[in-house]
Amino acid sequence: MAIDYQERIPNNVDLAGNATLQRALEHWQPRFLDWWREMGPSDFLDASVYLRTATSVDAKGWASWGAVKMPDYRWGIFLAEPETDRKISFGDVMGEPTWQQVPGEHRTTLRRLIVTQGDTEPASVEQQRLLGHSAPSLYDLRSLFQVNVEEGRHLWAMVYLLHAYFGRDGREEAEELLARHSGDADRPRILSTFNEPIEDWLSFFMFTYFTDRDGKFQLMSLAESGFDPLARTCRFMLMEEAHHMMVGVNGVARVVARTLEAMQQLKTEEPDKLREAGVVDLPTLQRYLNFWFSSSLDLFGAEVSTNAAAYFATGIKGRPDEGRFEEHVCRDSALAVETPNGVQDVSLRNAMNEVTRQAYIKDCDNGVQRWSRMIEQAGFAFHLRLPSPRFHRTIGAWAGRPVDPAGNLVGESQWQARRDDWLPSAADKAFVMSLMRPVTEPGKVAGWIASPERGVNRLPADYEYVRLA
Ligand code: BYC
Repeated sequence: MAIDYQERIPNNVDLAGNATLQRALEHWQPRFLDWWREMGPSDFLDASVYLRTATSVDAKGWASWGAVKMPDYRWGIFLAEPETDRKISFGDVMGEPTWQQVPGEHRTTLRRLIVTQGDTEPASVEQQRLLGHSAPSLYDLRSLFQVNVEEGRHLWAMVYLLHAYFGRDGREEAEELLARHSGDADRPRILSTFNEPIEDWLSFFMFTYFTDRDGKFQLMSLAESGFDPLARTCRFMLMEEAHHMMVGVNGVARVVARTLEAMQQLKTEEPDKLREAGVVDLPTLQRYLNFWFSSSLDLFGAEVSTNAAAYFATGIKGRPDEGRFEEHVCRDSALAVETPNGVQDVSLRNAMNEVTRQAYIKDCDNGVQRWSRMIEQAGFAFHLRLPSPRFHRTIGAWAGRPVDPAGNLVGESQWQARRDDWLPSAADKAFVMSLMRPVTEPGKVAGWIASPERGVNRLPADYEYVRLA
């Protein structure tokens, strides 16, 4: 069904055909807009931003582009087209028809997963709300706002499911999604990483590279769900998610490129000299990478999880790209999982979080290798690397263990003594913050990051992507 932009809430779910649901969502809409004004990008309500908006849900030509003031962005409800006769493709219910309504016995679990997914979306907008004041270029400012409005739309996607399928509890949960706030002492966001501050653009690029990639893997798992409306919602969200990770991979690559340029000009790898020259030295970049990667690993949950086993067995949440696996019931197989007490054979269903985390780690490594190749090609011996998955964990078997980035258990006192070599120190953060000065002239870019290789939607790089009010 085509997207109807004449409606107050653009949608392809025939909202007009369900007056009760439409009224409920129209009631939530002004609350969302209030939240956007209070907790969304600070001070840019009147800026005109060159944004893409979804116009259809197929893979080709699904977006239109144009200058929009963000509060006027057309947030809506878009589900991928249904597949005829879709069957559940894994677990004990494999081969059974997918559910068009929520089965009573799965109501609580599905609601919790949808709420957890939904909670991350506004959380990330809140985390990034001050970044507009220090954007290194108008190109980057536009990217930030594009990511923000799409995270807002992902919130809409989950709120639609809550309203349409979970009755009064769903409506209450939708209110709560606007009431919890990132980093709030009393009402924090649900998952750990989404309460971490993102105060500088290096963190933003690391977040979009590592944390949005968790989004990709979680959405891929939920896109396999037996609950068909959730699967269809996630399939469409994945198309938007790809852009967010691109912002991350290119953003970090541009930081690396600029640093390498300075290293070559000054013929030095000395962090202090490079900092004096106003670029981010590579060891600092590695520490930011260590932080955001390890924090994002926590988002996959514990290595051994009865929750994950139950999601899989009951057809609620599969593995990313379930179709690529040979066996989909996984009742009798096991996975060797490393714990501080040695390697344990864990029933595969209980180890589903670990299966997904391992696929994620492999995917993360691609970009890191790309950045490392840039360094090598510039003639320097420094390697950026993913730290061991045991390092700096707060969830799962390795939580709280003093492990170095190579994965060795070290004593607590050594960990404390070396902490600032491995994770951003207060001085690193202060230095990176000192670079964060806004550049608002079209085509100009801050001194700590290279220019983008090309503009957006075939426009030149010096296009005025954001017209500030
Ligand atoms: N922080 O059995 P376990 C995205 C909780 S990102 C705090 O291992 P399970 C995005 C867990 O909830 C993708 N708590 O957990 C990216 C459970 O609590 P309850 C977001 C944590 O259920 C960038 C307890 O610990 N989507 O889209 O197997 C920008 C026991 O743990 C954490 C999803 O996450 C943590 N890190 O797996 C914008 C998908 N980890 O329930 C957006 C939906 C675990 O016992 N969520 N806990 O009170 C899920 O599938 C699962 O909830 C998890 C956890 C994979 C997160």
